[in-house]
Amino acid sequence: MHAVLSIGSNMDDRYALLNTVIEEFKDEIVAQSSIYSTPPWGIEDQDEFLNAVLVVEVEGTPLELLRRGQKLEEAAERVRVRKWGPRTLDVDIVQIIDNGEEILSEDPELTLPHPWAWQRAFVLIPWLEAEPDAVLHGTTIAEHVDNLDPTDIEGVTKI
Ligand code: A4P
Ligand code: MG
Repeated sequence: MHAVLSIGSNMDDRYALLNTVIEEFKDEIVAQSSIYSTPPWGIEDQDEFLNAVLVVEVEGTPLELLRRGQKLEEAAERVRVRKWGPRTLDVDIVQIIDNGEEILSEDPELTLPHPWAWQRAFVLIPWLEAEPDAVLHGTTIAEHVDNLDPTDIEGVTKI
């Protein structure tokens, strides 16, 4: 199963927290973006995030992959204060392709592709770097990036 993971942190030791995800998937990562500093999206009065995209080839089911991400979030002692609010670690599954077929799901526990990915610079820009030929909702990632508000793109900086 081919999966695109978006990882983010805006609390505590953000690098170390992102690294826990890289460590967990180290033998399964097939492509990886740089780490980006990104302005908060959704709720703006919170600290800057670090974000990255990992592309992995994993065994098991989509829900098993979700659980692996959630375990890392728990290990980061993530407290869910409010939706879109500050977090020590967030592991989102952006897209899964299994045997060449994209998995589509409206299940609230695991919605695929991730509902806001197409309009989020902090997902699209790292994803474009990691997987330049990727397609989301029938449109290339490069085209989705072109459709973003230029001010959204500007804030996303490689570090
Ligand atoms: N869930 C459903 N689909 C998925 C999926 N594809 N991947 C469910 C992962 N989880 C998925 O998520 C709530 C529920 O979503 C989970 O129980 C899971 O089963 P959560 O992570 O606990 O809650 P949340 O993160 O507060 O809400 P939400 O809506 O998932 O927020 P997002 O979409 O994760 O956005 N700005 C910047 N710059 N960088 C960021 O990383 N992140 C967010 C959070 C907001 N603003 C940001 C960033
Ligand atoms: Mg999330």
